[in-house]
Parts: sequence; C-alpha cells; structure tokens
Amino acid sequence: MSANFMRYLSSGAFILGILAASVAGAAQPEPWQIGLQEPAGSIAQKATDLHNLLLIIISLISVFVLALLVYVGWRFRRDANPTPSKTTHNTTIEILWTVIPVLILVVIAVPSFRLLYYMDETKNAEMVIKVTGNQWYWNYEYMDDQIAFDSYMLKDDELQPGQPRLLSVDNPLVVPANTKIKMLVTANDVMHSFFVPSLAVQTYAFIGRVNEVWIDVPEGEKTYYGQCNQICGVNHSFMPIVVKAMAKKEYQAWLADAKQEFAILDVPLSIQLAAVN
Ligand SMILES: [Cu+2]
Repeated sequence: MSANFMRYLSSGAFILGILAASVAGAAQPEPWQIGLQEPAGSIAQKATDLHNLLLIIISLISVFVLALLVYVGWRFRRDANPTPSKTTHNTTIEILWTVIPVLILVVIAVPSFRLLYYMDETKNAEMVIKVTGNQWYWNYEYMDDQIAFDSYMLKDDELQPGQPRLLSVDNPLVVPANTKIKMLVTANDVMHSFFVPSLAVQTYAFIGRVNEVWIDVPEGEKTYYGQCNQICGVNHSFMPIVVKAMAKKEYQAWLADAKQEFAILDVPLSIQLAAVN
C-alpha cells in the first residue's frame, strides 16, 4: 500500500514538475524543479512519452488499490461485520490477481523494449565523438576530424553573466543539430558516467571498455547541461558536461577554428599506438 501510495504522490509531483520545466524551457536543472527536464532529441522524446504512459498506468493501479483498501476497511469494519469469515483461499481471485498483473507487464514490455532497441541502434551515425572521463574533467575527441580537447568546469570567478555555477565549462562539447552522433564513452582512471538529462543519455565510462550511445539534438542553438553521475572521487561534482548544439553551417565554422586550436598531432595511428605501448 505505502509503496503504491508514494508512487501516486510522486506522479502528482511529476506533473507539477513538467509544468514548471516547460515554463522555464531550459536544458538545465531549475530551482524547485521536481520533474524531468524538457526532452530534447528523439530518444528523450520517446523516453518521456513512455514515462508519461507508465505514469497513467501506475496512477490507475494505485487509485484502484486505494479504492479497494478504503472499501474493505469500511465494509468489513467491526460494527458492520462482527463475526469475520474464516475464508483463506479463493482460487478465482488468486488466478485473477496473478494473471492481470502479468498481462499489464506484458503490455508495458512492448513499448519499453521498442525504446531500448531504438536507443541501442548506433548504426548509420553521421559522426563519431569519443568521450573520455578523467579525474576530474572530460576529454572529447572528434574522431573524423582529428581534434580533441579537455573540458574543465569554470570556477566561480571565471563565470560570465548567464553561465550557471558548477555547470559551465571552458570548452563545451560542440555538436551539429539534427545529426545522428555516435558517442564512444570510456574512462582513463576510475569509473565516471556521462549523463545529460534533457537528452536522456546516461552511460557509464569504464577504464579499458568502450560503451556506445547516440544522440540527435534538435534544431536551434541551445546548450544542454549534464554532470558526471558516477561518484568518482573528491571532485566528482565538479566535472559538468556542456553540450552546445548549433546549426550545421555554424558548426562547420566552429570546426574550422577548432582544427587550428585542438588538432591532434598529425602522426599515423600505428605510430601513436606504438608510443602508447
Ligand atoms: Cu566522474
């Protein structure tokens, strides 16, 4: 009862949160926010749709169970029912309360698996970015364009007006809008996690392992804020993620400058690997 009731309470809180988030229209946490951030990109949109569907289903179940409990409490109270029945089993109702929840779970599994496979499909990506977690900053490598740079959090005295504290970085992860981008996520020292709530992306960064995810940010110049969400040491909370989306044309202009500033040494890969080994 109490778990169901708490879920019901949190669904009300969620709806309020959605209202608050859509008013603010920002891809970052808001003061007093209780719901999800506004979804951006096709994965986040589908994840939010599934979430909303589940919210309806769990709310109906919770209301139904609460109504049954209230009815039973009233109908079988001592005044109305002085001599309680000694019934302990009822085959029909036991089959019903087993089969119906199973059917509900099967119905939920269909859209759930559909989304899972959609998120998993990194084929046909238009570009690839390697994301490496370090204590305590991120490194972004644009594999097709031979550039790489570190991304450090800005300290309080480095913030420009409008830049959120603890979320802004010196070099954001700049991406073109409306592009399927595959991300290879790994780590150098300890476990980290690449998490951008508004893009519905959260992937663990392991040492010696590469995890794949993909994103497609919608049209429009916008900044999406995220954080490392795997406790990774004392500065865990000081390695934010900033994804800066821009139109393809502006992105190309940025890329031209970035190739000057962040070029990876023009050494054949075999020699780079030999140097590492
Ligand atoms: Cu971390």
